[in-house]
Amino acid sequence: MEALIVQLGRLQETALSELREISATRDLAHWRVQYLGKKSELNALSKQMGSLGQEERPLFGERVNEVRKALEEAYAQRQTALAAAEQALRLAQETIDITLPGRAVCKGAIHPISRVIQEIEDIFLGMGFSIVDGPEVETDHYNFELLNLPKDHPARDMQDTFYLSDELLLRTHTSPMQVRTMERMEGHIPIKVIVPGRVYRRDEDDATHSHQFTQIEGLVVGEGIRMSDLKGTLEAFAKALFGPEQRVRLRPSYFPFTEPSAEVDLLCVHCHGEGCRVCKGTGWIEILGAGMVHPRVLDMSGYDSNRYSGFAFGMGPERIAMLRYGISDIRLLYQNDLRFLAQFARA
Ligand code: 2NL
Repeated sequence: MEALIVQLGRLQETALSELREISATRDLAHWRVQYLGKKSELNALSKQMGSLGQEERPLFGERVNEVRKALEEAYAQRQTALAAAEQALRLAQETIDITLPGRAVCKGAIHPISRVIQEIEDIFLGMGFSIVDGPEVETDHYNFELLNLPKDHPARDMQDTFYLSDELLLRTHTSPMQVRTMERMEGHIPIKVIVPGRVYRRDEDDATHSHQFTQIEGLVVGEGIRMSDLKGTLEAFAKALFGPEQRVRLRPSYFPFTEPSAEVDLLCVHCHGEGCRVCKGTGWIEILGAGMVHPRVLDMSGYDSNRYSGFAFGMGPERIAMLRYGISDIRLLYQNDLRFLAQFARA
């Protein structure tokens, strides 16, 4: 019994002194297994109880419990102290220097062409139009044939384009999508759509021409649609886009897919009709092409031209952006030069 008590005392001393040496919480677990675990010396000693006499047992048992309690308490204390110290160290090390200047956010800008397209879309949405878009690779059939431009038509020269095969090409206008809309509507009315999108033509690039540009075309088909509806719609559009003082002027023109056809002028956005450099002294600037949908185009798309009529128009967002923002060279719109584009970031 004496020897066991001495052993217990030594065990407690060794365990506590080793615990004091431990300086990190991650090393505590090992100590705990060694001195308080199932295979610990303490456990082994307590099993020796059986070899003691009746009257010695309670005394020894009490002593074992004392030691266990002392070790457990010391462990818990050490654990708390070390965890607190580690936390304090982490807090001290992980502080961020809030005096560092923040990283500047690069503010993007909507491209002027997109901006003009969005504005025009909003205006026509407000007049009850829908917006549709479709493929840039089209068939000769939709791009030309159904728009009254048969294979040998001289007007094809003006739109001589990028062919992928005899039948496939990059569309030269967004009109094929309007034809597709008429087909999809299967003779139902009314049709009121605008079609924004990229188009392609074989052209020499210069300050006012590009082989790739964007177009917004509109189409209205119904019963009793007249030229006055066309003019009224475009006048409302012009006022919404350029202000209530705007007026439109129609001049006779020719497109294969409209009859009659017209060029549509707006009061010069620069001099408001006085005559200046921008409008070459006329007070007017051409902004749209338009007309009554050619009866043959209606018939080919399933709308009996004896019963239905419609108007259509087309415009170039580039030209409108150039007038609005005073851009002198169309190529600036395609070069993605940040010095140019950054000017369109909102303040
Ligand atoms: C312009 C002229 C125009 C059309 C486009 C059209 C479409 C169908 C039927 C009839 Cl499906 N016409 N589109 C009509 C007249 C003019 O565009 O100067 N565009 C930039």
